[in-house]
Amino acid sequence: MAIKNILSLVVLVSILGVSVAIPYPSLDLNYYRSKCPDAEGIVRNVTLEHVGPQKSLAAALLRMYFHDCFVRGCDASLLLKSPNNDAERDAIPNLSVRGYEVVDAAKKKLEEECPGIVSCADVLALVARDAVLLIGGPWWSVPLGRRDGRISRKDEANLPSPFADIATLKKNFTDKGLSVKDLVVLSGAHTIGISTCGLVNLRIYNFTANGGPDPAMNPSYVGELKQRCKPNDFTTTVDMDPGSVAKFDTDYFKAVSQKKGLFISDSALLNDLQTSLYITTQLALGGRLSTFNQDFAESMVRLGNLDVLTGNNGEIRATCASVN
Ligand code: HEM
Ligand SMILES: *[C@@H]1O[C@H](CO)[C@@H](O)[C@H](O)[C@H]1NC(C)=O
Ligand SMILES: *[C@@H]1O[C@H](CO)[C@@H](O)[C@H](O)[C@H]1NC(C)=O
Ligand SMILES: *[C@@H]1O[C@H](CO)[C@@H](O)[C@H](O)[C@H]1NC(C)=O
Ligand SMILES: CC(=O)N[C@H]1CO[C@H](CO)[C@@H](O)[C@@H]1O
Repeated sequence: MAIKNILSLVVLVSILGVSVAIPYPSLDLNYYRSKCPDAEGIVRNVTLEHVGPQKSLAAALLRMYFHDCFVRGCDASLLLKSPNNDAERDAIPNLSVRGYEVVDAAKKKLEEECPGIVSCADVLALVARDAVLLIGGPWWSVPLGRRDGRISRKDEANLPSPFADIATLKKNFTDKGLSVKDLVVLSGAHTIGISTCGLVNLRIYNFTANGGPDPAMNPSYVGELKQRCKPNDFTTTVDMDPGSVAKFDTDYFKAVSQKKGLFISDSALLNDLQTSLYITTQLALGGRLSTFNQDFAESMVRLGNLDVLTGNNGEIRATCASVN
């Protein structure tokens, strides 16, 4: 009787096991430990080689990870090149994405050491983590085991707009299963990097009916931006966190709280109780007590879980720019 019960339990569990099979088994911190033990070291060395002498690449690589994960999940679809220029990387928000060569170089080294094992999606997740550390940000353990997608479409590259208001931004993040806290924390990535004047000019020259700037902006900041961005200039770049553009810190939140957020989407973080409270809390806690580094690490891991391909889904690309 007892044995029969155990047997039926086993049968039941195996039936349930099949019927509730998780389509995407979760990622694993030690995924490459036996398959390619030097994988993380190789990526770290290559990232250092590139970002060490050119710190501005760190911002580019961090943004690349966001753009890849937010569109079709973290499947390296952003890295695919299309002969017809209709892949994700050809979409307007990607025109200013830089740093593809870092991921390609790391992947090349990995293929020499353990061919066919490490996905481009994982390389990108590791490169983004290592790049953040190199500019003074936190380090975190990256869950691994993503596989690479085979599809990349320009028309799917829908990313949150710099002109979006807070309700839209919140919806964009929660639609992906991310939280409002993830929104404010990950927006903190704008503590580093640059933008083009084209995305800013409307806000400083022609926002109100009579051609004034966005009243949500600090007038002296508008004045500084006008020095750099002339009315029909779309290509000159401006720092997103002036004065602290190369260092990963909480100065972006200080800028936002002083109405010096560069985009409407940055300033918008003041228009919601939860996001504005996060910002004032981090600033009140100050450098050493701030939880921003820890929060950022956690949100980056959550971003890295978006719609990942695992198991038999997708493939391990041989080169990141093309499907096998
Ligand atoms: C919340 C919604 C967001 C919006 C609307 C937004 C928008 C933008 C825009 C318009 C630019 C400038 C691009 C250009 O000049 O062409 C930019 C740059 C950047 N973004 Fe975001 N972003 C968002 C969230 C994020 C997130 C979540 C991350 C990373 C975790 C991120 C990281 C960056 C970085 C590092 C740069 C600088 C890139 C460089 O220097 O090359 N952004 N973002
Ligand atoms: C990374 O670089 C260091 C210093 O050059 C070297 O000692 C180490 O073996 C490298 N690690 C890997 C995994 O290639
Ligand atoms: C963000 O939300 C707006 C409003 O619902 C929508 O039009 C837009 O496509 C969304 N963008 C993303 C990246 O989800
Ligand atoms: C400002 O916007 C208005 C309405 O869109 C447009 O007619 C005008 O040409 C713009 N002015 C400048 C200086 O861009
Ligand atoms: C870095 C990169 O691949 N940029 C591409 C973005 O899309 C334009 C337009 O298709 C390409 O010309 C760029 O090479």
